[in-house]
Amino acid sequence: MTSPQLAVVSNRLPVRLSKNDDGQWTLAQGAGGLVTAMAPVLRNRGGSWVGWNGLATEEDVSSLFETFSKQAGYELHPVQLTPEQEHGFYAGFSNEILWPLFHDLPTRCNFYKPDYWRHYRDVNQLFAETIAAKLPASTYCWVHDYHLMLVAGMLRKIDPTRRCGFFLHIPFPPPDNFLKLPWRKELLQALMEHELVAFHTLRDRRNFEACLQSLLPKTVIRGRGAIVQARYESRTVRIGAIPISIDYKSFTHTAGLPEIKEAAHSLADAYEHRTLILGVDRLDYTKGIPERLESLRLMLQQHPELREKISFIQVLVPSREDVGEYRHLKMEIEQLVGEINGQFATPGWSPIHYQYRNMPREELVSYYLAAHIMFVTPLRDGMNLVAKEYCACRRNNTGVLILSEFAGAAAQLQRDGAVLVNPFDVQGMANALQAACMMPIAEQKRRMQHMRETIRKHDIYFWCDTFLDTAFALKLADIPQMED
Ligand code: ADQ
Repeated sequence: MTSPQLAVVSNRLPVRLSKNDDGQWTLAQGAGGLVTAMAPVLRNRGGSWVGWNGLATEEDVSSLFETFSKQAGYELHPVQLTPEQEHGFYAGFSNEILWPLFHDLPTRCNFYKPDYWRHYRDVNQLFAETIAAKLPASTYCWVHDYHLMLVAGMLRKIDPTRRCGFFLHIPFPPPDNFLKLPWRKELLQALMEHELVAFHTLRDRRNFEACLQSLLPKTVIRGRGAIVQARYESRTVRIGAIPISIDYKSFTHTAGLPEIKEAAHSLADAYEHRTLILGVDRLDYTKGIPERLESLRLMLQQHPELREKISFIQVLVPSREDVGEYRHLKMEIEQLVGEINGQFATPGWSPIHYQYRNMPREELVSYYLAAHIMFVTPLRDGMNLVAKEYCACRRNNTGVLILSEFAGAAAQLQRDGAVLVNPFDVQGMANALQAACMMPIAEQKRRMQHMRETIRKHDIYFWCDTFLDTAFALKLADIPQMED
């Protein structure tokens, strides 16, 4: 079967708009795994990308998108939002309701603004109308993430012949949490308007199946393995666990560049060759940063012999700073860093080095190279790419990955690889950290080799191919199943 043209549909377009010194708008390709994986696929097949242009403005920047489309080899179709829509749809419904609920933190949900749901529906409708107006009916729409769960249903109301697939980048919650959502049935029914709905892990997929069985009990699920099939009313929907990954080759390549190795050596010198423990996260309450800092405090209390022997570097990427909850979290983290440093610092040494900034990828790789231990402890995470990036950069196979059992990445990296921890168990994390500081090189190498091999085989291109193969295979039996 020949594959149809493809459109990627995501909240944001894969470009960054900014004003230069002369006050003119400029456009550049954005960074990130999704753009890296999808851009060549779209270029080769001829395709398009539909998304918000990132501007809550009435200014006309359409000519910039046209020029970019010509150069990039695929079309950009911007969706324009008003500031009110942006607030209600993005900051409101997506990030104050869906984000905490799907990360198993329902008490953080703000269910009390009925406008949020209206804006979420309106913006999803706007996406559906843009697709219907701009793209031929034969285009296969690959819709991404929790912001756009209604698009397929709305599009198929306009034109029932439209075909869509969906990938969720965050976890899917168990029924106990999902059922709290006032709009639960509409969302679930809308997801069943796709031909394929895919998640990072089997756990997410099973949660989704359990919600189907609870809210749409007539659904019949059949099949085994990573991809199964659900029949609901007249629809047949493939449901899959297809874990996202990174551009492994690109990270290993960067990590091998002489200037990056040099930068990593300079970091080791700056930290006087102590054992370096690294945390790298977007500022978010799901990432478990206060708990991580508390575990470090506990380890330093219980193991005075490790004081002055380690340095913990926490890099925090600014995120959602306009939201009060995120500003509070930042203050909480900074207070904890100050307290712990105040408690243990000695002349010339303090345990925590904290950086709040965006980091160019090359610099990030030099930190991955310098760090002996990567400390990744989200309370819940769809996948966590930082864990995979760290492993890809460890070309000599040394280094220890401490990983939350509630990160999607744990499903792939737990067997003889990462040291798994429960991020709510501060004592358990302190023990794991102490054990990681003592881990013999031979054991480090065995574990790291294993993880690197898994990530190398299942990289971002593998993820993209697997999704599209699953979407376009004629029969379930034709879909290649992923080996471990
Ligand atoms: P995120 O929650 O953003 O992604 P993650 O998967 O860890 O989380 O990706 C973060 C990305 O930001 C990494 O690629 C990392 O290199 C980059 N980064 C980290 N620190 C940086 C810094 N200081 N400056 C610049 N960039 C930095 C969501 C989900 C995840 C899921 C991904 C992909 O929440 O669970 O893994 O999507 O599906």
